[in-house]
Amino acid sequence: MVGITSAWLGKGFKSAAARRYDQGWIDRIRLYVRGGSGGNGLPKVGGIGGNGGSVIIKASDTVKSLKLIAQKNPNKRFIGGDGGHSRTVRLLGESGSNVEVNVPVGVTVVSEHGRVLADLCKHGETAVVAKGGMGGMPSTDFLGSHGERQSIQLDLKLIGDVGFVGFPNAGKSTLLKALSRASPKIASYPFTTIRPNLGICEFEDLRRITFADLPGLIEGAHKNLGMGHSFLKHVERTRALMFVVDINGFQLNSTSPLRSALQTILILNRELELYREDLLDKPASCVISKMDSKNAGVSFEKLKSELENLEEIMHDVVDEEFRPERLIRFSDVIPVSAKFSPKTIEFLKYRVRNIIDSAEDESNSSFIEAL
Ligand SMILES: Nc1nc2c(ncn2[C@@H]2O[C@H](COP(=O)(O)OP(=O)(O)OP(=O)(O)O)[C@@H](O)[C@H]2O)c(=O)[nH]1
Ligand SMILES: [Mg+2]
Repeated sequence: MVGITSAWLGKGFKSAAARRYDQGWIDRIRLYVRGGSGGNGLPKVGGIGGNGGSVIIKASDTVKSLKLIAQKNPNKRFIGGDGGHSRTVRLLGESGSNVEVNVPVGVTVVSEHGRVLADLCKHGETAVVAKGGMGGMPSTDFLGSHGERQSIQLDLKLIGDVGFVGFPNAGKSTLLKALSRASPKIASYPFTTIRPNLGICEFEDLRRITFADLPGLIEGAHKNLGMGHSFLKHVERTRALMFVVDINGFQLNSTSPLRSALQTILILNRELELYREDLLDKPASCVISKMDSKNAGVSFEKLKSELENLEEIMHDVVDEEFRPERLIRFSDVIPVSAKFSPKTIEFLKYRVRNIIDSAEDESNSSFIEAL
């Protein structure tokens, strides 16, 4: 049985890791936006003022992070152009210019009250976040009105086909490197990855599958321990999950408890459930890593049979606190050695492709049934 009271889950440890995360990558940013004011009309001759320009958020493939927006606009204020006043030489005032803020694809726009204003999932999608004021006309006594104003939050969620979920040091980044041309940082200490990485796996027939490598999760992540679990929002938009589990289990340091591979699977399951239960409905596979380790073959066979009887045995494996209420269903348990055996990775690639294709077929047929 395992308990949560271990010293290594302490607060000081968390803040160091979380600080690195905060400094390393902005995936959330707050902006002040205001539409331009409408120009005044000209009552004498019935002239109408120009409308103020709006502030528009636009998703673009060429923008990769929110960091650039903050760098280019340190005060994070975006204001539409004011509409022109009506003049005798130009009765209809000029419209103010719109301001476009280009953001990466996958950004959610949230109001200061937490309401989702838009989900920009495709290149070219736009959201008007502050409409310009109307130009002055008879019904407004020829006075131009103010533009809308608000504070908004941009939240970037990655979109990948498969999201890696695993304890630190499990070999997630090594797996990403083996599957794609990405070159993530790899090291023998936990929490090497502090921000998500995407890698694209290309097949001979040009089919592409995107993998998202995420920072490691630990027990208590839902209580913000370790790196917390806020980065799990990135797997909300992946089509499938891939648990990456070190066959040797996980131990943060010599004073912390050793979690077996089976325990890490249950703890990850529980952490996902506590974050967002519907993540468990995604197609999921389980990759058992570092199969080149000593006695890995024997451990793998044991683990596989334990996974088949998980419901019955889990009470003896983890404390109630870590016990999932609902078990995730893996379509496959796949042994790999990302570091030493390209053959195992080749097998994994084609398995993942099948898993994604059959999940797609299933959702297509239930869509057709629903029609
Ligand atoms: N023997 C062996 N070691 C591996 C294998 N895959 C990864 N490792 C080692 O395990 C350690 C951790 O690998 P990473 O890929 O950085 O692990 P990670 O899951 O991305 O770790 P975090 O980013 O900290 O969450 C490194 O020292 C790797 O060289 C493998 O197939 N066999
Ligand atoms: Mg990593």
